[in-house]
Amino acid sequence: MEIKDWPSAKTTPALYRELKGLGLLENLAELEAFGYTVLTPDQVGSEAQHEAARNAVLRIARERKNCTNEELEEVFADGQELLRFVLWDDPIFEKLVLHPAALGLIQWLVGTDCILSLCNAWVKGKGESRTEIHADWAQFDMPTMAVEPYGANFNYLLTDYSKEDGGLSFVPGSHRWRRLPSSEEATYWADNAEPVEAKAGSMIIWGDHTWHGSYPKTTDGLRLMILGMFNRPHMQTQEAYRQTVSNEALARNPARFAGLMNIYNSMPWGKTPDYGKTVKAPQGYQSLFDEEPAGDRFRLPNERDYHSYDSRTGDKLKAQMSGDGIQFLDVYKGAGTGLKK
Ligand SMILES: O=C(O)CCC(=O)C(=O)O
Repeated sequence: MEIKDWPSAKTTPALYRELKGLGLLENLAELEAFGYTVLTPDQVGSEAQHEAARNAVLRIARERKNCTNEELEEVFADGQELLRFVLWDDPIFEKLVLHPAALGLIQWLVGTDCILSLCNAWVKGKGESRTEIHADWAQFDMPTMAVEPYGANFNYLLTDYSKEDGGLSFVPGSHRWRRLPSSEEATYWADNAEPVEAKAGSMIIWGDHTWHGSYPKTTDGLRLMILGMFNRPHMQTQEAYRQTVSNEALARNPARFAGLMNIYNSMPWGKTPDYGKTVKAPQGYQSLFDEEPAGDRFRLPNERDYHSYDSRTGDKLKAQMSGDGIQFLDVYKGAGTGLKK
């Protein structure tokens, strides 16, 4: 059928067309049916890109552990670590969080206005260490998951994955159960979950409803991976991107990057709410293929004074709220989503 820009479907038609253009409809179906999907190394990038990403991870690991490449295997023997907050440590990470196929599928799960929550390098050594079966759903006080995922991940594999390689494992279909595993279930699935068999350069994508874990690594060498997690924009991010992004980083990246940094979410408010006025969000759908540097379109908001009440802004807001109520809702929604101002 013809996919039109039906307003009722919001940004979904535009995203759907781009995913179709990228040949990702089968991946979409896998996400819906089984809760995860795997992109091939060719879909993810060139051999040079995979190599550059691997080298960046090894360099960061060496620097943080203050050791040589040769010593890394010993450092991570029987262990694994998420090397956190690597976005600003190498230019390749800014490219990866905007990767059209990965970001497109992630946006399918958590919305075209999703934000970056974390960007990590994950290093795992040979030995007993493994990740227990869990779901990334982080609303621990909400035992029943919402219908829509709130978070979605990519794992960019920089070494081959198999059961023996200590790769990721999934409980296919578990995203439909919409609850976290009990400890008994986590124990059962630890050795029964389906291991991902995929070559270095592949990317695995899934939402925060899907149960997953990993197997111990019995083969020699390190398991290397880059992890990106994206959230809906009302959520607290795991890492401090909004607080650390620079005007230079906003300028050298396309408009969508500013959204990933969550800079036009006006909350939290002080006495004078600034419903997203300081940093104007781009209107409508942002193409996955937009590579045009934003230049000076976005600037970080000035330091906010939460304690002062600005009566001119207050009067304006009073006028907006004096209508039939719907007006106010529009203003309020626009502040959080960046879609409507
Ligand atoms: O690779 C692993 O051991 C687990 C990865 C994981 O849980 C995640 O990326 O959310």
